Amino acid sequence: MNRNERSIAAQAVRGESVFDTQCPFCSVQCKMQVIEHRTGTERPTYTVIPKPNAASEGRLCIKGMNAYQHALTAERILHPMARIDGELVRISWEEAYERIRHKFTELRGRYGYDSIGVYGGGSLTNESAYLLGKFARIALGTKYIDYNGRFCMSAAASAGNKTFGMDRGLTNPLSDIPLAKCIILAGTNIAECQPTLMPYFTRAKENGAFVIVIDPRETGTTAIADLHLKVKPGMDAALANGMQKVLLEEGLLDKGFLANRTVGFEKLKAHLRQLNLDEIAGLTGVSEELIRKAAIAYGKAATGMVFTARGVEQQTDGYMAVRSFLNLVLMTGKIGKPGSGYGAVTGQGNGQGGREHGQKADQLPGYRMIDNPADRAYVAGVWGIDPSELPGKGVSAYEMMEKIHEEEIRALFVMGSNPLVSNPNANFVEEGLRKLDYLIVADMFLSETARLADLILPVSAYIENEGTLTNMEGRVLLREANRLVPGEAKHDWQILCDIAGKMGKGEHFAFRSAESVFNELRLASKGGIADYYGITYDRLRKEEGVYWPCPSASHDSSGRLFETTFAHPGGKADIASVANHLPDEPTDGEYPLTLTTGRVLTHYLTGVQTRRSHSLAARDFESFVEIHPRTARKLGIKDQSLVRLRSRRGDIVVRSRYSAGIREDAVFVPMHWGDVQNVNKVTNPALDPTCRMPGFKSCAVNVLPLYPVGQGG
Ligand SMILES: Nc1nc2c(c(=O)[nH]1)N[C@H]1C(S)=C(S)[C@@H](COP(=O)(O)OP(=O)(O)OC[C@H]3O[C@@H](n4cnc5c(=O)[nH]c(N)nc54)[C@H](O)[C@@H]3O)O[C@H]1N2
Ligand SMILES: Nc1nc2c(c(=O)[nH]1)N[C@H]1C(S)=C(S)[C@@H](COP(=O)(O)OP(=O)(O)OC[C@H]3O[C@@H](n4cnc5c(=O)[nH]c(N)nc54)[C@H](O)[C@@H]3O)O[C@H]1N2
Ligand code: SF4
Ligand SMILES: [Mo]
Repeated sequence: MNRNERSIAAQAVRGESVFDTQCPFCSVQCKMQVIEHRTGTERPTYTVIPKPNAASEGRLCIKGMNAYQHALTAERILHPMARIDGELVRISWEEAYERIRHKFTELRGRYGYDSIGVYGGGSLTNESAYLLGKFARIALGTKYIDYNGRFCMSAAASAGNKTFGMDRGLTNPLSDIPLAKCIILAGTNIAECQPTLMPYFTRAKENGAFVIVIDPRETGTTAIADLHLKVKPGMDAALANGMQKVLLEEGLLDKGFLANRTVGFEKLKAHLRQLNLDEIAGLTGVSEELIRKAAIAYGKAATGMVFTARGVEQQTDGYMAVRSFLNLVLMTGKIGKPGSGYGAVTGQGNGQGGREHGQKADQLPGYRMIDNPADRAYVAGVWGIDPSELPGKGVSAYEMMEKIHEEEIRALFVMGSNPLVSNPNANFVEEGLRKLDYLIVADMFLSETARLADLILPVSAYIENEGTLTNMEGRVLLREANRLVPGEAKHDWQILCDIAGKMGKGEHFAFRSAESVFNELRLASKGGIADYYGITYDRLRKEEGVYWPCPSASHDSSGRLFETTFAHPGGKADIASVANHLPDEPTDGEYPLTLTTGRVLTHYLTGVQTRRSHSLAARDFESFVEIHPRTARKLGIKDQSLVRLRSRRGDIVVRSRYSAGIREDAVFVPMHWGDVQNVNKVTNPALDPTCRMPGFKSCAVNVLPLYPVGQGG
């Protein structure tokens, strides 16, 4: 290199690169800009600038501010790897694809097409999620596909579908929140899980809103509560029943709305009459007085919004528990108006879009159903196949783990999830994954699940992978991503097209860009409930995102649903009568405490990404159990000491954290750590009978000091 060439090379590494992108984590999908500063010799430094957009209004939380760190760590997987003689060894993409073709062909020949399972995730872009569904059905011809959103949105989704005829996270735009005069936050910790939304709620308070939070413990969100109902884990359906009974007794009903826009109220009245508030107080651990206070505040308010999230939903009666809260909304007619509505606070970045376009066992794109002949015919037409070639309905995510144990599924293709840490009953799941003939994991990192894989495929990160994601409001956003992929990593959609080609189905996967996949998705969703037909990349670049349903290019929506009619054929919403369901696993002498699980501000889901972000990891570097000091002292547990927490399924070791804010009969452990701190070794795999959601939020446990007093720890 001569002097001139050296100087040009130096300039190339010096300077600044600007990346416009979107936070990869939660459902708000805050926009941001990451600026890389290179000085030439030293390691680059980074500045993160929040960018204005309609949902986040230009805010970012601590996870978004530090999201560049995991994407840029040296821990990224840079090339495909195969397990050879027990070791993970670097191989070429060509060899990886050849291994997949060989293995899949062999298994299909011996055990049939359904011997291969596909497992997706709500972090995937709409394009990849759509293509994963098509990949399972066309390239592999298997009925077994499901995704991690089963553990997330399935209860709220089925409740929305059955009650309103449509499931879209929020029935109102976020800008309606400050107009609500009473807000019920049930099992949702927005302050830690969607932090950039908090100003909408504080603005509502400034406007005089009364905020009711329902949670077994104190959180960042209960800090804004005017009334905190510290419910026993798993007893939300009964609590909402109690509130409904008070509304009925007090006559706080919108009779016109009930008559014109709902069905089922007469039955509900009879059901509520035979319930007893005193009994409900006993079951829920919330006094009759507080139940009355909450119901009257909501019933009397001129406008009101109800939000539920995983605290209510991740229960073996999650579906019915949500319906119980939706009854409050319908009895008072508080929906379809400015400041009145319901929100299922969606979780993952693309938790909304990821549940619309066919990653789910029973689903085809546009929220079509795989067992509906007209839906099958339409999608088969778009895909250029005969409807009879489309497989039928598979099973839910955890049930796929059961099918693996039964050896009905012999190979699993995982894209965008870490099932070993996120499924309930993790010891059983690990046994199953080890038993597979072939486990393929497409990920950025060597996750706990990838560590067990036979083949690992490196994928691009959010900052490199362009595509659309749909936020919790049902607003479709285009995530720009112009950073070059590191090493040999590829985009998820490219990998799916490549493998489909190897399996002889290349003609159905001839995509050259994320946009070309999206254009097919638009067509496949056309006329469906989640209709994206009128949304184009051009529109998304010009507008701040577009709400679905969007049937045509000229269609524009305020984002408020159900103003005049619901989405059921008759236009009416369905009121259900809900039983006071008890958690699947009661406490007893051996397992006297109820464990509930959830999240902390600094970490995201199974922690694969955030544990690799040094600024986040430094804030919470290990798991813990939140326990009431009185409960802890009875058990001989000191604050900040190691304990063993055990259930009928397994045990973990975590550090105690005293909190006077949690119920004395409950303990809380976050879900962000693996191995010996994987809380899902303990959780109960019992599923909701309707939506197949596991009861992550209540099981019976005992907690004992790891080193009894006097022995250190
Ligand atoms: N920081 C952070 N943010 C996230 C995520 C993350 O991992 N970390 N994950 C994202 C995803 S995918 C999701 S799904 C959302 C989840 O968002 P949330 O559902 O808000 O989060 P969780 O902590 O799981 O549960 C919420 C609250 O429910 C309470 N709870 C537990 N049991 C019960 C019960 O029986 N009844 C009631 N009423 N409440 C109960 C818990 O104490 C907790 O405070 O967050 C998203 N945002
Ligand atoms: N006990 C308990 N268990 C729970 C919950 C709970 O509250 N309590 N919550 C449940 C909920 S709500 C959820 S959403 C699930 C989440 O469960 P998981 O999906 O298992 O959680 P993640 O940590 O998001 O795992 C995503 C994996 O995909 C990778 N990844 C991220 N982006 C991409 C991408 O674009 N492409 C590809 N190919 N890979 C990517 C990440 O590196 C990571 O390894 O956990 C559930 N499990
Ligand atoms: S984690 Fe959620 S709230 Fe925080 S920056 Fe990311 S998208 Fe926004
Ligand atoms: Mo989630």
